[in-house]
Amino acid sequence: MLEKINFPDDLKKLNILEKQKLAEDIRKYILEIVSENGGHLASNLGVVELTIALHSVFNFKSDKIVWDVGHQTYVHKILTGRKEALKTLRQLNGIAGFPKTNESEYDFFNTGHSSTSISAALGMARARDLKNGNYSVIAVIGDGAMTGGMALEALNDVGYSKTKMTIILNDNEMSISPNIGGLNMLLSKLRTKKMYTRSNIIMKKRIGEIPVIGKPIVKIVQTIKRSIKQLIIPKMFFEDIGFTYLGPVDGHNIEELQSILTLSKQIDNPVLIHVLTKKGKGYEIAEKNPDKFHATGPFDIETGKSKKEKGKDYSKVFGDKLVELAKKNEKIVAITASMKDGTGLTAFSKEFPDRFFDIGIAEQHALGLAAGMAIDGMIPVVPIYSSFYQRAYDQVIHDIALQNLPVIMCVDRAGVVGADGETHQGILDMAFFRLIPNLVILAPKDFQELEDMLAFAVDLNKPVVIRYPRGGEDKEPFEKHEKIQEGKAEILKEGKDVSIVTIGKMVARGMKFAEKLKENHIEAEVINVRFLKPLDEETIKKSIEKTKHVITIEDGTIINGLGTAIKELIIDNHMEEITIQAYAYPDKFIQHGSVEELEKIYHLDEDFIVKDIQKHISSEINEEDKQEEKTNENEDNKEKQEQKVENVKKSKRKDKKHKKMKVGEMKHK
Ligand SMILES: Cc1ncc(C[n+]2csc(CCOP(=O)(O)OP(=O)(O)O)c2C)c(N)n1
Repeated sequence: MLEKINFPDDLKKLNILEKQKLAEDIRKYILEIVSENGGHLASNLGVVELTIALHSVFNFKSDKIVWDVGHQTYVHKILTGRKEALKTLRQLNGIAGFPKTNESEYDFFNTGHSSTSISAALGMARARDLKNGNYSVIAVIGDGAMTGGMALEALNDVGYSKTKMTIILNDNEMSISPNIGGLNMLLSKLRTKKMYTRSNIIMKKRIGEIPVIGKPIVKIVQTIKRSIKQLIIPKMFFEDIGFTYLGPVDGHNIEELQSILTLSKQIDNPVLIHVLTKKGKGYEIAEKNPDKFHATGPFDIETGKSKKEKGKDYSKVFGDKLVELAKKNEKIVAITASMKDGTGLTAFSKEFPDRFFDIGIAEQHALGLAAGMAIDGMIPVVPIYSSFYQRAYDQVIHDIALQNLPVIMCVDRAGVVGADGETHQGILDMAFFRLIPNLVILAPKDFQELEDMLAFAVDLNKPVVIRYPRGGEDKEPFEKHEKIQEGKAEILKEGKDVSIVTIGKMVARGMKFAEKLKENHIEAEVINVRFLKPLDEETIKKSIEKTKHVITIEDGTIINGLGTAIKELIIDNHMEEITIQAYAYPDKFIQHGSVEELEKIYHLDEDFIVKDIQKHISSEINEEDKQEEKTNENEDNKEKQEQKVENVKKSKRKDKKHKKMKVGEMKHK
């Protein structure tokens, strides 16, 4: 069936049985691709029928759809002209793992971060109304994403506005891990309600079609239904805030889905359709382990086993160390915004269930909560991925830094993360955190340094940011680990020709570059700054005064990171004779691809940097040598000249004396 389908018009020609067959084919196809390329598996398997039904009922040449997070759009991509291209999923220059407006006219809004869809869809619906347009606008949002503040803010606005639009709540009872929170409690009550079936929808439609008295009857029926619902469910939350609530409906029954979607088209107010789906549907291994298969690397379809065995990574090192520290210090608490496993907090949650808080996909609340706990004596540790920390910027400034509260903000997945692309690259955190007064910002060079920094942060009693990358160490662990002291850098290698000033993951690379440079007779001094803030200006100044050349390497944006900090230091100290070369990511959004490919493209790879340094440093050293030679030559010439003058003077003096003598002699004579 899949062979026949390229665009939604092909789909519209199929009957229900054929669509069911298509759903099977799509599942197999997605499974094959994700098992090869990696990606978000379970969420996509869960929305196959829903996506088929949406493309059957709506016409997305004019209607619009916004997918929340957007990680569940593989089916949508298959049905909108990207079936073949999906084989390049998440690869450099291939199909993105999230919706991209520049990839297809069927993608109406870029997503990647959670809980944005309702705001965007309401914006589109309001724009439509202002332009007197006549098309449907739909937001598809998961029960996990619905816990995000932005989604709740938007619900509040939509319900009150009475704008015609449809929210599809894709409820699989899971965020990445099982979903939590009061909203989830409400949904679980709604889930137990009798499912909407086509027959009661048809009945509703038929009553509605009876002229004049029809509509009032629907109203009466609705009121009766509502009061019955109110009996079972204390408060019909969605209806009370202004929505027509339809559902729950079986999210794997294409026929029922099509009926309920068709019904929703006829309602002029905001509609919320509650769709029940199973995460991982159709692939038993994922159905049983939906969290593991939420996002996965390449794996074997038969066994579900990862093709690449996952080694120890920074998240795990962080999590294990936190358990160790928490055993000794009962003030330590951990907060996660729905990313317990990803951020390495699983062990902590088991060991200290009372000191562990999963608060939903709610990064802003996570930091606000941490501030409150810190002001009352706790030491909250909040690991969040770098790109999701963007959500909580004001909470870091207003609630934490301003009050100088001892919250430990662990920035996981810092730097380029690879296949998830633009929305997930963690290259902005150093730049945006560096602006904030009172923050102490660190980045470890290896696992042990992360452990040391965490222990240091627990004792510091200040707001601390510790950033570390996705995955493991870049090379063999370092042997040298000086004690962490606030604002103190460590010199890992001494040298006289150039200072390599670097931080975090890039320190290992800096050392490699230094070895390569040595082969070319360039002696590099390598400084692990450890603290982006406060920066160890003394150590850096001393080094660059000696070498006169500095290069900075960091896995963040070129703007306002380590490179900028060193440039400021040079200018503020009037060190005009110093040359600086800064290696970092450009002022751009970085696309998807492997980390290695992206590093190559953006010139952070060994090949490029070593050659580039050699080019600069060698030419500068040569230039200096020439200058020196010239100066020496000039000095030689000057000396010779002076010698000549001196000689002339001497001979003149001799002459004079001689003459005098002669005169004297004569006189004498
Ligand atoms: C702001 C933000 N925080 C965290 C994430 C990571 N994340 C991606 S999907 C997801 C769970 C989404 O759950 P749900 O909306 O229920 O969708 P499902 O995968 O269950 O279909 C999370 C936490 C994110 N994308 N954005």
